[in-house]
Amino acid sequence: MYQLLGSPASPYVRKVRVLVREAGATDQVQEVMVATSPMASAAEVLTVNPLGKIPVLIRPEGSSIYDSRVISRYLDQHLQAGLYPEARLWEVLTLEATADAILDAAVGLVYEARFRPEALRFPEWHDAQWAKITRALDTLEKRWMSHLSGPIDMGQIAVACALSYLDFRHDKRQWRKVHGELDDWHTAVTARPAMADTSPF
Ligand SMILES: N[C@@H](CCC(=O)N[C@@H](CS)C(=O)NCC(=O)O)C(=O)O
Repeated sequence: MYQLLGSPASPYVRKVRVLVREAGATDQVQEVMVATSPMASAAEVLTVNPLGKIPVLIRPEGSSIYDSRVISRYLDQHLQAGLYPEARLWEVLTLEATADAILDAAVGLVYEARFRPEALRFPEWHDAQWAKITRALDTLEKRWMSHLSGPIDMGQIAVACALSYLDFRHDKRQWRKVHGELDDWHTAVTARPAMADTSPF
């Protein structure tokens, strides 16, 4: 049995939880929910990941691996999920990296609002982070719609989780207003049972 340390609100954890469901392997992965933050790492996370971040996967013999991209690749291989098809591997990895970079900016903005004292905040930095997200969404629509509409893979799962996180934590920014094609795609992909079962809402 694998143990996955995570939290229902974490989009990085969600990517792995979706993979497990798409692989039909929920009976092989026990999900252990923890509360951790950059300012107060959970003790049970620190013992298996010095960075204090989730997700962490504890393998059956006791050793741990992180982060979400490493865990996804590992589980894909061990559960034979087929979510990194060889024929389009570099596209899947680039899409996954794009989604994770959207998350890095989006999660960073949330942490800043939550933890940084008001007087130390820097609006130009926020704008620059949001500009990264906007450029990534523009590129997804311009270059990636045909890939996104193909058979499900880990790149698609990562993008779906990233867009859902924008809805969850940055709904005021209304990304859907100017990204209609992505909006339609996201509505369809979130109807998949694996996505519906892991929704943070
Ligand atoms: N690159 C990492 C990012 C993981 C991450 O930042 N997770 C957040 C939860 S959404 C976390 O653990 N934050 C606690 C911290 O930053 O110490 C991954 O893909 O797993």
